[in-house]
Amino acid sequence: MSLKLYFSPGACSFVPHSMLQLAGVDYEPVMVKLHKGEQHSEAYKALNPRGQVPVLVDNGQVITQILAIILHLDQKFPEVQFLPTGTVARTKAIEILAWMNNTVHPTFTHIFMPQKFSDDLAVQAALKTFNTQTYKGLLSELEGMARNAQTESGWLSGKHIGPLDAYALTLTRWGSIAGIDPTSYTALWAHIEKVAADAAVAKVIERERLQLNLYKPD
Ligand SMILES: N[C@@H](CCC(=O)N[C@@H](CS)C(=O)NCC(=O)O)C(=O)O
Repeated sequence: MSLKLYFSPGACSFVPHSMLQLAGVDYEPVMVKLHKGEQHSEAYKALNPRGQVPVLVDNGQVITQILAIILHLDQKFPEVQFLPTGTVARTKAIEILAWMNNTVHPTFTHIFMPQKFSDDLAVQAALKTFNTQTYKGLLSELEGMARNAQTESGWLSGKHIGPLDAYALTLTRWGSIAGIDPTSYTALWAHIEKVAADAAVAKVIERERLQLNLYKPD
């Protein structure tokens, strides 16, 4: 079995990176330095023409898109139970993953990379301001989910720590980059600290050299 994950420190690739580490399997992590533009290199574009991480290469099969990679790893390592096994519970978990991926994640992209959406500097500044407010509301939704998890299984992904928990950590950390104090979301922050304390996730945090909270008060 050969598994290779192309990741960038602190990017959304943290989710499959954590899953591979949680699965306890052999894999090769390959770092792509997005800030240096390595995703635009000819070699990387040959792998993923969209120039994005994550990319999982499983026995030569190239898989892109977080959701596809998560579902692939869930099916490949069923013993880990990354997602709930009951039909409805699994569907509801995928519903949240889809929301994280198609709503929360791109809202942050509007804050972090507004140049992707307009080349007008004034529009870029407006996009940042507007989407930062939107992001606060989305973190409040995550806060509600974390609060429910406290009284239920303890994890957003079901009975075990999994991709929803790793994605929540990434999105909350991104909020701190956007100037939002993550500790003001008390249940979410407590959850993130619990996720970060997991030995496998801690290993990924160490490899990616991540600081969980980058919020700097004015
Ligand atoms: N829809 C893609 C989004 C992936 C994505 O946004 N990746 C970002 C990092 S979080 C990236 O590689 N950005 C580099 C760039 O756009 O230049 C997925 O779900 O995998």
